[in-house]
Amino acid sequence: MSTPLEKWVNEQAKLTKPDKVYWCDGSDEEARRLIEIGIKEEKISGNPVFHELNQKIWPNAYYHRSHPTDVARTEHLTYVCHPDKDVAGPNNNWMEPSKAKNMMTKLSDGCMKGKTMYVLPYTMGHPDSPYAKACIQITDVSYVAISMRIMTRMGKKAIERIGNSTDFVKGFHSIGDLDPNKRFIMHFPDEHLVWSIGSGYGGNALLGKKCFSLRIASWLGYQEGWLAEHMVILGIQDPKGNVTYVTAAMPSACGKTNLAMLESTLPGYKVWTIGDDIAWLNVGPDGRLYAINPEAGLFGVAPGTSMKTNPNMMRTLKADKFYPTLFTNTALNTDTNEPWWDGIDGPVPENLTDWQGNPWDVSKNSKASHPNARFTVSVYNAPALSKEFDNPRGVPISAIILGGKRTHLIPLVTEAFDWQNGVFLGARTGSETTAAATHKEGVLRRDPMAMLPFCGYNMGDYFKHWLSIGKKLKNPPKIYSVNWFRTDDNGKFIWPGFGDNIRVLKWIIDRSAGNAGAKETPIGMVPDIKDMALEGLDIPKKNIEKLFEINHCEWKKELQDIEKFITQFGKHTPPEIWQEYDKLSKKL
Ligand code: GTP
Ligand code: SPV
Ligand code: MN
Repeated sequence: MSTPLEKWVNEQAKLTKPDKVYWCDGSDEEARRLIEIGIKEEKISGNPVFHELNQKIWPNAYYHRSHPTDVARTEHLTYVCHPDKDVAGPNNNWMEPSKAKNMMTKLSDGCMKGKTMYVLPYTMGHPDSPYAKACIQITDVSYVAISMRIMTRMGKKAIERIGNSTDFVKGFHSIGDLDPNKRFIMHFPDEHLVWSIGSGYGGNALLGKKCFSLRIASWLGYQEGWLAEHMVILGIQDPKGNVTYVTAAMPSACGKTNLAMLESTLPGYKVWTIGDDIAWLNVGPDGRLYAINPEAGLFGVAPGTSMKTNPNMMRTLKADKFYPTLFTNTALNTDTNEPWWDGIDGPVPENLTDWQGNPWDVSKNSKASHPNARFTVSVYNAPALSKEFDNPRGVPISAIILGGKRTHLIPLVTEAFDWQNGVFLGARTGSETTAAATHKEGVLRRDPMAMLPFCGYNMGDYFKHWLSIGKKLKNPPKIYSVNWFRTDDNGKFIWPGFGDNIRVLKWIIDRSAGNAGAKETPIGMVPDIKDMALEGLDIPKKNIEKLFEINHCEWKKELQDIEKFITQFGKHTPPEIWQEYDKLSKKL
């Protein structure tokens, strides 16, 4: 008698017709074998899946190039298929589920012919956590199998947790023929199913990440009373040794990984890493908010990472611990066989092979590494990994930070007046688009709680859900907005960012403990310059003032854009959001 899990896998094999079906056990030995296959046998568009990098300088590191049309999440090809379009909301592409299934069945018929179907059993969250979820993914690419092994907890424990039950999350992935016209990332929230075809890249293919842990999980959280958020989790240790845990939401490529790995420039402070992308937030038995990181790896942006900006990440990437580490779409130093990207330490090497595999020509003004080039590395390699990382209960959260990338208007840091005002602060957050998804870069869009591309249901209902979570909390965490990206008259970032962001975190944890000053403004509480630890920074006074300024005239324009955005959700928007909108509007 086969279990429901085996039955589902067999059905997918019948449809996709692979040569072989292979169940992964998540071991080191297996990873070595799959990488060997990816180097010697398996090909994508004629190219080997993996290339071995210089093992002396980059231990356990391998290189992968994805197809040039397949280098970022494709939001326009991503659908959330609730039976009712209104449940998906204007924030999602929608297709009627049976229509979507028919289309995907046709596209998937025989799609794994001549290939191996890898079966990946994994849990999101520690297998002993009450908040963890057991999942299965199938894929026909060894790169995806290896990436999932780094990013999740893969192995027998997941199969044991599923047992004979039908309660498991299903992920179907095939790279298909990479034709962008036949590329779809389909979500069926009520069936806990993600069906993705035609892409081998990141969030389109590693289905435990954005697809399950945010889009499907946010829907589960809405029904079950918890939150799945696009947030980092970190512990901030003060000079007395006390550790305060906070979460921070920021849109893709806006600084989460860097914040999670921060190396403090303030003496006596230290940041402990728990997660860099996703947090699941539950109301604990004591009425406090607890966060777990469902992932076990870091899928981070390579460009901009260096010993100067993010030394902890450079150490993580060179650690000789968990096997293996992957680099995708960076450039290659042709002479030394090392990965290379913009912003890495040292001079630009003489001979580079670009991310598409061609000799790089400086004069052509093209990028040697793709702006969304990434590394995939185990969080267990991180030197500042929190000892609480594997705590099944998670960590209690004292403050929630909601950020965005804004070159104008938004102050360095703002504290919401209360939870309801904080939910509005999140709802009104905008951010300038980045290379993490395929769209024009640098365009301002509203991105509430950094969840616009990831909320698996109507965003109006999502705001309602946030409000209801606040009511369940005994002492709700304070809510903050941050913006590292304000520019001066010459278009240069004013705030040094990175390790100096500890100065903002210090103000936040001091405020949460009731130990720091602030002044009231229409948009929230903002530090006075004297309230912030700014010693040792070399920023002209005029620019410092700009970091904390509230320009009423510009804010009135911002309000119009906010109103337009919130209006879309119609009757789904809770009245509390409009109350907060009216209050702000009056104050301005
Ligand atoms: P995703 O993995 O897409 O979710 O991105 P992320 O939010 O984790 O962003 P990440 O930390 O990888 O940073 C993205 C880019 O922003 C990198 O090029 C960083 O160098 C840059 N960045 C991060 N933090 C700061 C900061 O404090 N100031 C400035 N100016 N840039 C930053
Ligand atoms: C993001 O875009 O927010 C990422 C990368 O973290 S991906 O896995 O592609 O979603
Ligand atoms: Mn992300």
